[in-house]
Amino acid sequence: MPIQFNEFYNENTGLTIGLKKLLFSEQTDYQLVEVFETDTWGNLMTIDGMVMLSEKDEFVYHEMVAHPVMFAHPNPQKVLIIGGGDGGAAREVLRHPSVKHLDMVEIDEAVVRASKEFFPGVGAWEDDRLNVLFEDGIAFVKAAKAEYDVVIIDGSDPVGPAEGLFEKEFFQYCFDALKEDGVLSAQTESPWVSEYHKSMKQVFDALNDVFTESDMYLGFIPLYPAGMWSFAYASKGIKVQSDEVLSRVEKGLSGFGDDLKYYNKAIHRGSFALPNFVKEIIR
Ligand code: SPD
Repeated sequence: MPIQFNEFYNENTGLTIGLKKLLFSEQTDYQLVEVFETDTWGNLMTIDGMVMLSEKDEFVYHEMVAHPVMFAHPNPQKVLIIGGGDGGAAREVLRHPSVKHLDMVEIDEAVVRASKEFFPGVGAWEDDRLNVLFEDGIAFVKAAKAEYDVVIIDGSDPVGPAEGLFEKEFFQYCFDALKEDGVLSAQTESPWVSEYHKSMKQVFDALNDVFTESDMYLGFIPLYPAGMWSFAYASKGIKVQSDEVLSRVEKGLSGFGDDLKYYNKAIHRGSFALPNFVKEIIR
């Protein structure tokens, strides 16, 4: 009998991954963090039984949570990541040469420890622009005032410690933490999981109320529910699809575009095109 990991997201419908062995398992004060060696996806990290990343497909999520928003800002120097303990989003942010300082605020140090040991290619831990803090991200962002050019929310699903990352109050704190030309991105779940539609709508309603611009965009991540994943973009005025941003994408990618495996200028443009059933969720 093969050993398998199963994540069910609709009654008995879900994802099955063949496993070789369990590498790490720790019930922390916040959640159950586990790492498995799989048959085809490299190492896999789960939190409370939900897939966070695999070595094989993590590039999609991390490139997409970082680059659209990083290129939207004309000169991102100071960046904040809430969550992101595996280090993948930080790695992508740090590809941008304008970045001078990146605060990554992860509530659970076990996620960073597990990532450093079992996902050695994911985090850019040696980059001295990176400052890792083990704190509650909501309290941290609440205390920050007009400090950051970019805020990225790379939390887990809206159950347990990440629930507050889907609430309006939190997005108001993010708005206040951003400088006047600040931009934000956030992960906002799979449009195919109806249990999360309420949280998705809540996020986009909040962004509409709090920010000047807000948009949803999509990426395709095989090990996340149904393979389709949504993200939010928000800003105090910068339109993510403007000619100015697109020409920044082109210029920036001439520097490090060959190192990316998913994001490019056409993806930047196309990922903001939404199917009707997805628009309906946040209407
Ligand atoms: N159900 C998957 C939710 C994943 C959101 N964050 C993933 C962390 C990767 N840095």
